[in-house]
Amino acid sequence: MARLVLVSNRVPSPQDRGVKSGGLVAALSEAMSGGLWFGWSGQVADRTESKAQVRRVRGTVYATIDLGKQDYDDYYVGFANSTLWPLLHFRLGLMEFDRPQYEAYQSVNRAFAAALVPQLKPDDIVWVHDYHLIPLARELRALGVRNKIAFFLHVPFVPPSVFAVLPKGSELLAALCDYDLVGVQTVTDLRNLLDCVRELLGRPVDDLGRVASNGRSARFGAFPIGIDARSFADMAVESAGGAEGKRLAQSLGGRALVMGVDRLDYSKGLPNRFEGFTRLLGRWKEWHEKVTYVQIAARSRDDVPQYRTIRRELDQLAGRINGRFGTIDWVPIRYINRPVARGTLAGYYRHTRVGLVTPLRDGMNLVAKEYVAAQDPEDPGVLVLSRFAGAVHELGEAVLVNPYDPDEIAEAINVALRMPLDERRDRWQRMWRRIATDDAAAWCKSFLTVLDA
Ligand code: GDG
Repeated sequence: MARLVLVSNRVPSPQDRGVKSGGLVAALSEAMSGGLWFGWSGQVADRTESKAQVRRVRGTVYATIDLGKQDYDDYYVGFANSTLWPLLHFRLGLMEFDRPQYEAYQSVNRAFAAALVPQLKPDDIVWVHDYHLIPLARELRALGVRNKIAFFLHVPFVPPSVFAVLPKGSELLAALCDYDLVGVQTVTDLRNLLDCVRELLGRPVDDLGRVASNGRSARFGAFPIGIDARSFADMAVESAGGAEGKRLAQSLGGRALVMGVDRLDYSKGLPNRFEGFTRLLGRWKEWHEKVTYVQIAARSRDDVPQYRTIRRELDQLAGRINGRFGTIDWVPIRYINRPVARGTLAGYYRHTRVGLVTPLRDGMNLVAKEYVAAQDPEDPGVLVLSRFAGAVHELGEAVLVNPYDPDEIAEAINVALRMPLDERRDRWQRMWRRIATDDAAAWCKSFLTVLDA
């Protein structure tokens, strides 16, 4: 069997796996045994390294390079997270564009390619992840790499009218065509991306989603990412009855728990969600002192100015809501900015009556799937889900909301809190069956099978 070489902007440190890491690492761990994981170490140095540091841990080889400070600023904070991230989440007002940053994005991809090539064997399959590394196949091909190279985009893709605002956008579309296979999360993303290829790049796409490019053919497809639902469910059972699970349950004093778990990111719709909870309390007084909302939002991308702005906004909102509604022994919102261990989170979800997942836009949103997986089949909680999360394609039995409307969020929480047991079970079973079948392993397998074909 060919060896799998995974390339992502950030390579998780082997010690962090399962503790700090999120869904992607969990999803890929199984496929990675015996493979190579290549990318940025997470360390910033004087200059971007040209040679990878290689370590073998439990059968997986980790090859990483440090990024130079200027590259970190221009490639990572700059083009990746201040241009592509807002653009691909439909936030043109937050998008910045700066040519030197775009050039750094290209040159870091070139440096990744140069440091990766000495690690490659002729039969390796190279699987590149996410928006940081769109030009990587082109750079690898330029260095003579003949291996199969595939790409998966974890974030949404926008329609041509939006993508057209990105200067040099056609170069990135052309670079995508240098892969053998390009996967996106949903059929909507696929349609948007192929419309861009046709309309902005002027290349035809055949019925199988193939685009001819430099004598080869790139195939495009939708591969919705899954989670390891069964092991997450087991973890939730164990952890809900453990010390942290009990501590949470006791602290609630019988109140219903509403919970959100997100990276602190403006795409996750947190201010609207806080406002939605405020309107719930403003409109249905019977929930006063009966409901507690826990929001876990671990800080991320602190070096990007927009992330500091949203953090300040949420600090203020949480304070204002608690000041307005709180009583001597009831804090309406418990707002936590530190990451929580994955197992502990699973147990928390199981104690949660209403899981709030209301991003303004999200490629998939794994928290939605994890919340469903963690529920007690006999007495499941209710998922409130944004219509603009990729997960909505598979989790249509959630209570769906437009996350731009805080009143709709309030109504959805109210409906969820009152939902009868029969209806909760029925909705949950349908969602569970889907996520248990279309799990992380199935996702990997379907992607690699198409690549192999
Ligand atoms: C990108 C796309 C797509 C969160 N807080 C903690 C913690 N998490 C874990 C969650 C989940 C993961 O992080 C977050 O995944 P999401 O899918 O919700 O969101 P992004 O980070 O934006 O991921 C997204 C995903 O890639 C996969 O393709 O679904 O659309 O944006 O697993 O549980 N984990 C721990 N502590 C925390 O405090 N341990």
